[in-house]
Amino acid sequence: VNTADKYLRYGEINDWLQNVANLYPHLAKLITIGASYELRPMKVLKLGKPKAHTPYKPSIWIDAGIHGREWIGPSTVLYIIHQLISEQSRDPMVSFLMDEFDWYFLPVVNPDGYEYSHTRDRLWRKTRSRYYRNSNCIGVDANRNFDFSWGKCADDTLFSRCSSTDPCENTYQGPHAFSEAETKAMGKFIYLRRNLFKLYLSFHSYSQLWLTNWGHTQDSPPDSNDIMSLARYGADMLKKKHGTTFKVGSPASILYSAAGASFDWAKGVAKIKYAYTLELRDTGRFGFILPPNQILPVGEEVWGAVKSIAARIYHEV
Ligand code: 0X9
Ligand code: ZN
Repeated sequence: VNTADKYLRYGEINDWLQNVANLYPHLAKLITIGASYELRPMKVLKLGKPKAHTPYKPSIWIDAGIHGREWIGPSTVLYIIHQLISEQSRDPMVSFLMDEFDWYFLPVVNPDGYEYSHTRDRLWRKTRSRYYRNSNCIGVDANRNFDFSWGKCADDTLFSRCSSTDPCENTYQGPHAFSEAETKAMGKFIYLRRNLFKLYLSFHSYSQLWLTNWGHTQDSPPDSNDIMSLARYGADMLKKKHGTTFKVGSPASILYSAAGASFDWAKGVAKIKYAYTLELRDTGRFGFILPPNQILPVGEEVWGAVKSIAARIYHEV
């Protein structure tokens, strides 16, 4: 399958990842980190060139598909995997990034929601878990379910977007933090390796935003100068490819607050210095239903940004 022609189904994505691991055993390893509510296996692809005497390299985490309907995220992760592998033998910078970093990719955090958005409801966002027998409402917003500032929406004006206690809402936070098999498996995997990760990226769509901490409050972290500066650099590098503009800033300043989001957990609990949420194309013309002919240009521009910020982070650590 060509990952740039069409949006793949979950099974196709896993087959593709497995194929990468089989073809490049010296560079890639496929790790099953758990299973979704509907028991789909969750697979992380680890990429990197083994380095002598250094079993643990500084690492980069990239996930997507926390929300079912945001298909451009997973396709962009696959594009980055493809470029890291295909360019490492000819581009010295990519070769360097494969030497010095280990890369971890979870292309679809919420496989049940992703599949449901393919088969039943194109605009499905949440997981597919069910907690209340007598409720018709299914699923939790996985990006409100992480165990940091969970359910705390104090200074938000648009309360329903921040986090909801109502299972029928699209931003339902779940019965407790990490109630979802998917967020729990991912959180555990990252937490166990938290000292390795120098960068956390989570791809969503849409709006063309490069979001910085914090998501749950208007306060800024103490190292926000570094965080903003790297984000602006990333957005500049992204723009270079096709002229696409991304707005940079914290959700409270340019979007809306949200509690229990993955990138706040990544910084607040896993202590990953650079943790960003990227809202990929577009700005609303197609919205979530981004045509497949944009898979390639989005992949190209995001890859341009990711390799640039990775290189800059290397010179800092
Ligand atoms: O609401 C979300 O979870 C994200 N937007 S989306 O349209 N993809 O659903 C934004 C998460 C960013 N964080 C905060 N808003 N705090
Ligand atoms: Zn999203």
